[in-house]
Amino acid sequence: MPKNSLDEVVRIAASVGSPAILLIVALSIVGSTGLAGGAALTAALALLGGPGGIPAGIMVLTFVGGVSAALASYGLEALLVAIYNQRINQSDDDDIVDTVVREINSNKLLRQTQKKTIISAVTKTFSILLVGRTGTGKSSTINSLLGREVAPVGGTAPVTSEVSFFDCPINEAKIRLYDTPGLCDSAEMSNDDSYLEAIKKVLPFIDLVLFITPLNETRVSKDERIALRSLSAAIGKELWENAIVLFSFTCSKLPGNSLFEPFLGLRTEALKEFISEISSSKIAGSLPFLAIDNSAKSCPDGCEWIPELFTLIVERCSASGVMPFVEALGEEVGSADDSYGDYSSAENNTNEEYRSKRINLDEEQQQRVKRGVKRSVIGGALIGALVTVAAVPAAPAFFAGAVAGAGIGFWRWLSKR
Ligand SMILES: Nc1nc2c(ncn2[C@@H]2O[C@H](COP(=O)(O)OP(=O)(O)OP(=O)(O)O)[C@@H](O)[C@H]2O)c(=O)[nH]1
Ligand SMILES: [Mg+2]
Repeated sequence: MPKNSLDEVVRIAASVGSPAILLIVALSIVGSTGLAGGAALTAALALLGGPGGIPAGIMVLTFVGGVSAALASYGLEALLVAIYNQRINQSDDDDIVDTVVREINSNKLLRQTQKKTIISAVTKTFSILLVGRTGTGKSSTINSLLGREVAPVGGTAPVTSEVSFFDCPINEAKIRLYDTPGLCDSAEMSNDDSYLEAIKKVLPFIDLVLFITPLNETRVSKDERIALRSLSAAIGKELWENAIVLFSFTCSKLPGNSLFEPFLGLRTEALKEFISEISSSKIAGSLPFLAIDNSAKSCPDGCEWIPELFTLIVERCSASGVMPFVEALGEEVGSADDSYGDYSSAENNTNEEYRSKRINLDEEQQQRVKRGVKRSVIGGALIGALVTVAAVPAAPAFFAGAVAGAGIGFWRWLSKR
């Protein structure tokens, strides 16, 4: 649809506020249930206070036309995200984000999954649940992934029945880390119903679960077994769908001087077998296992692990988490081919263009990331919007600074590949 009419829909809806949003949701429901124009107009007029005169009628008609086209091009979630973002951007109220989140939550016409998608995109929050024994490298892994010292390393976490979290603002987005102190360190905590209840409560907000266990051990420890079993029972398969298993300390000496690759194979098989026992063989079979080491860029087999972890996260995290994650780290992602950049033609190598990025993806990882981004509802719309971005140098107000921010740059970079 033409960019101007889309901007117009977003502008009007953002200034009218909740009645216009209700109207859009109603129109989307009417559209998806196959009831055409007449019903849509009735709904529109009813929601806007009835047919109050010809000018109002014409305005509503124009608006409804714009909304229908926008819904067809971008989908309901992306359209609402753009409208809410516009409202947040033009408001001086410090609590505007909370107000908007409350409004989204109280919208009875939206499904729970739609609410989650819209809220993560509007608050730009990506939530990670960290699971693993103390000292296995949970904090260090987050710091390595984010390229910043955000999580305190080496501190022993207190054993409490709270599921604590802390926020790390990165670029325009926010990474929220939920730690589960004590879960894998004490059978008492893993079997404590109130503790599991507390974890269950935060689960709807979790975009990614990282289970971290050191490679340099011979077996799945008893504490880990108890913790994983209770977590799986309490939370069910959702836990695993967005999960990644990480083996840390892979550059450390392995038991019995074992070689890295065969030992990794054995540990992976053992853990997979246990996970299939407590969940299902299908879940265990599709679960990714990755070798990492927070003291090194590469594992003993020479594989750089941060680009692979970035790619796996885009593939495995919840669909609503993709954009906030890409928005947080997108600017730091480059391609492995750019690593050597064209220094000869640069005046000096302070020019960002000629620098290798912190996370360099190879060809295959780029393709996987592309597919992962498309999987998100907002990502689908983003691809549509970026076709326009490529043709018009000034980015449309719809997405610039709205859904994507840094993500747009990232996506443009990816699309060139
Ligand atoms: N060699 C090596 N050291 C690591 C690795 N990961 C973490 N460490 C070190 O292990 C210690 C513990 O790491 P943390 O990241 O604090 O572990 P944690 O799991 O967050 O620990 P708690 O917060 O106490 O539960 C620190 O001294 C880290 O530097 C790794 O992969 N390899
Ligand atoms: Mg820690």
